[in-house]
Amino acid sequence: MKITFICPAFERHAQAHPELRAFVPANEYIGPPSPGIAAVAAATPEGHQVEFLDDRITPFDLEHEADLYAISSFTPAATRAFELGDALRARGKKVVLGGIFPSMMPDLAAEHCDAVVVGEGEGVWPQIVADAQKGKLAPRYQSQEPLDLATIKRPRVELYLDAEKPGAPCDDYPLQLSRGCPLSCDACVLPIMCGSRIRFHSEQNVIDTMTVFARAGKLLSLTEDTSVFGIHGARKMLRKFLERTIELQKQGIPIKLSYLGISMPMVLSLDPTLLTLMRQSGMDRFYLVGGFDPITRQAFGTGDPAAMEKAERTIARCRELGIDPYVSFLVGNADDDEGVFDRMLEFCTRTGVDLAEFAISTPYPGTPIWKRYEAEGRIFDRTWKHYNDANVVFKPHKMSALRLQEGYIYLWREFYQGRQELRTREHTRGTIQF
Ligand code: B12
Ligand code: SF4
Repeated sequence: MKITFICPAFERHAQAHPELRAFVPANEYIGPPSPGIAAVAAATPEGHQVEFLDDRITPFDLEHEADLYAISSFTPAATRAFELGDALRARGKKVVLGGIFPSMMPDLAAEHCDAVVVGEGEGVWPQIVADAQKGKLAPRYQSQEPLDLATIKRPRVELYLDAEKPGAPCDDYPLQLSRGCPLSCDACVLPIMCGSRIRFHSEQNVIDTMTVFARAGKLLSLTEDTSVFGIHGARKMLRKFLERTIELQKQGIPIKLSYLGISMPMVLSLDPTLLTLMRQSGMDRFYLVGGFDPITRQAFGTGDPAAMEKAERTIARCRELGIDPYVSFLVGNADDDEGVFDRMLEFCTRTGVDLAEFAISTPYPGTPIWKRYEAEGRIFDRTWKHYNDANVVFKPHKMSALRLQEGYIYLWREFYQGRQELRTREHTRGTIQF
C-alpha cells in the first residue's frame, strides 16, 4: 500500500493576527511537524511505501492518490484535519486520525475519518495497516497500556527533512528523551495523554535521532520540563544525555542544541553542575514558561511580592549562568485582572528580558481546566483552529474576553516597540515562536 502521513495546517500567532507583523521585529517561526508522525511511521511494517506531506508548507492537493491517509492532529490543527478527512472520504479514500485532539475527542474525530487512534500510535499501527490492507478498518484503536519506549524503533525523522521547503527550513526540531509526567498541571494534556510515569526512550534511539538531525545541520531543542525533574531518574537521564552529546561533539558530530523548555520556578532548583553541562553542550537558552505554574501565576496575576521576587530571581539566575531567558508569558489565568499586562511588561523592564512571547490561556480538550470551564459554562468558542494560544475561547474570570484579546495584542506591541534592534540579529537569535 501507499501510505501518506499528513501534518495539517494551523495558525501561529502572526498568521492569526497579521497586524502583529507591523511591530514585532522577530522572524516568524517555522516550527516542526508533530513528532508523532515520525514515531508512528517508524512502526509501519515492511513492504509499504510511506510518504509525508506537510500541509503547513504546501497546501495538500485534494486530488492526491494513496491507499491510506494517516492524519496527525493536535487541537489547533483539528479544523483542517477534519476538512482533509471529509474531502478525502468524499473521494472514497481511507482516513485514519490520530494525535492529541482525536485522543481527547474520539467521538467527534470519528465523524471525519474511518478509524480514530486514541493515545500512543506505535503499538496499534501495524494492526491498522494490516486491517486497512484487508479493507477491514475498525472504527477505533487504542493501546491497552503505555508503551515500553525502549522497545520502539527510532522515529523516521528523515521524512521531515525530505518535506522541508527549499529556502524555508524548519527553525528547530524537538528531541524527546521521555514521555509521561507525574504532575497534573491544570492546563496540560501530557499526563492524560502519556500517563503519570516518566518513561524513557532508549539512549541509542535518542543518539541516532540526534545524529540524523545534526548531520542535516538542524537545531534541536529539549521541550519537556520533565527532563529536569528529580524523580523517576529523569535528571540523571538528562545529565547522561548531555555528557554523551558533549562526547559526540568532540568526535566531530555537529550537534547544535538550542534551548531547554522549563517552567520558570524550576530554574531555581537546578544544580550548578547540570547547568555547566548544559552550557558545555552549547545549549544557551531557556524557554521559560511563565503563568503555567502556581508561583508565576500569583506573581503576574496578583502581583504578590514574594512570588514576584521568585520570578525575578529566575531571570537573575539565568544571567549568572550565561543562559539566555526567552520567556513565554501566559495571560488569562483565573487571578489575572486588567493589571496583569502592565505587571508583565514592568517585570520585563526590571529584569531586562529582551526576548518574549505572549500567549492566551487556552482550555485544551481533555485537560482539567477544560473540564472545569465546561462545567462552569465558560467556553464560548469551539472553532478548534482558534485554540492556538492566540485567541480567547472562554469567558475569563476578572475581565471581559474582549479586554483579554486586546491585552494580548497590547503586550506584543508594547514589549517589542522599543526592541527593534532584534531585526539586526543573526537569524536564530532573532526568531521566536511567533
Ligand atoms: C514538543 C511540543 C512542541 C514543539 C513541537 C510542536 C509540534 N510540532 O508538535 C514546539 C516547541 C515547537 C511546540 C510549539 C507549539 N505548541 Co507544543 N507542545 C509540545 C509538547 C511539549 C510535546 C508534544 C509531543 O511531542 N508529544 C510526543 C509525541 C510523540 O506525541 P504525539 O505527537 O501526540 O504523537 C503520539 C500520539 O498522539 C499518536 N499519534 C499522533 N499522530 C498520529 C497520527 C496517526 C495516524 C496515528 C495512528 C497516531 C498518531 O502516536 C504518537 C506516538 O505515540 C506538548 C506539551 C505536552 N505537555 O504535551 C505541547 C503541545 C502539543 N503544544 C501545544 C501548542 C498549542 C503549541 C503551539 C501551537 C503554541 C503556539 N501558539 O505557538 C506551538 C506550535 C508551533 C509549531 N509547530 O509551529 C499544545 C497543544 C494543545 C492540544 N491539546 O492540542 C500542547 C499540548 C501544550 C499545551 N498547551 O498543553 N510544541
Ligand atoms: S506542564 Fe509540565 S510539569 Fe505540568 S503536567 Fe505538563 S508536563 Fe507535567
